[in-house]
Amino acid sequence: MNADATLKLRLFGDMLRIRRVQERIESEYLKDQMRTPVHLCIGQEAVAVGVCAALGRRDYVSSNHRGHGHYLAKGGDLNALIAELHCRETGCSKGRGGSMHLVDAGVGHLGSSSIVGGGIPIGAGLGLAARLRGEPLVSAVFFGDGAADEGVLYESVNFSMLKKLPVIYVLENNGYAVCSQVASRQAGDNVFHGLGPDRLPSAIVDGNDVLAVYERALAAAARARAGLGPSFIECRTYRVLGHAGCASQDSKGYRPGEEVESWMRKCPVAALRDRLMDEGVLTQTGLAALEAEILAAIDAAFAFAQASPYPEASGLGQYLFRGE
Ligand SMILES: Cc1ncc(C[n+]2csc(CCOP(=O)(O)OP(=O)(O)O)c2C)c(N)n1
Ligand SMILES: [Mg+2]
Repeated sequence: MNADATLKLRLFGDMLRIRRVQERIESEYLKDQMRTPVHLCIGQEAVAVGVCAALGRRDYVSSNHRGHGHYLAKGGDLNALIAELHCRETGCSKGRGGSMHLVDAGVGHLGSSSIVGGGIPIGAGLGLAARLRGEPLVSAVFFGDGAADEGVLYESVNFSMLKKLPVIYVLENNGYAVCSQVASRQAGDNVFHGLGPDRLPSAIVDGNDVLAVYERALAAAARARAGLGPSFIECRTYRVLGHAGCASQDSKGYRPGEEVESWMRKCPVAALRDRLMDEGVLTQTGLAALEAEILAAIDAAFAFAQASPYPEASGLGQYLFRGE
């Protein structure tokens, strides 16, 4: 198999795994074993996977509340994710963080934040840290259109441009912040698209096309590593489920049903699956094997989580400060 086919299969496998993990979380959510709010990223898998595929293992990621896909795409441990959702000691944040506070420092995932916009300056700071240490690392920051309403984005991008920091700003524009449509909050396209390629390369890409996202992220990472500074990538996508929780908990009436259906037809996972089938890269047997492998890993992760201990009550104050 050539390199191109291998890459596409890997991107597909990563997206499919994120999709199946989300679906399982969604279907188990009402059992109330996972005592955490969850913000699922079904429909948005191509953004996480396309960007992370352009990064190396040690490159950094800073993420947000809708962060399961970012965490898994960056190589975060699945067992530790599911254990974290079950608030267990074996979770990636030792059961203290829940769904919105994921971290796997071993693969450069330096955390997600429940504070909208909170991960943006952290991502800029990671770029600054790489620069000060002389490490050839890149920092990718994922944030939503709601976070792009906030001043901290403008401060962080400005600082990154000024210092030519190796940061990739990834705006995941899914059209909504909770129930509020982006057009009701922002006056046209984001102002960072107007600065020009020398000051801040920027692009609006189809966020449901993983290859388009990957190509852009690759160019942004190369520019960052060359010391030329940050880039801005807006990925237009859609969250197919509600803002938080499982499907039955979605509030109704803030978006038309036809809108949801039309985006479901643009499913990033199905699009790449069909393309790979047409190209003969993926067969029905290959797909079935991949599905079985993913299912087994998810089953194992839930079993691992549910067999894991809760943190001791006496440990409630642990890990609040560095060095503990
Ligand atoms: C500073 C802050 N304000 C408000 C909230 C409540 N809140 C949680 S998610 C969210 C919407 C975020 O929208 P967006 O950034 O577009 O991300 P999406 O949920 O669409 O992925 C809001 C307002 C919060 N967590 N933090
Ligand atoms: Mg949004």
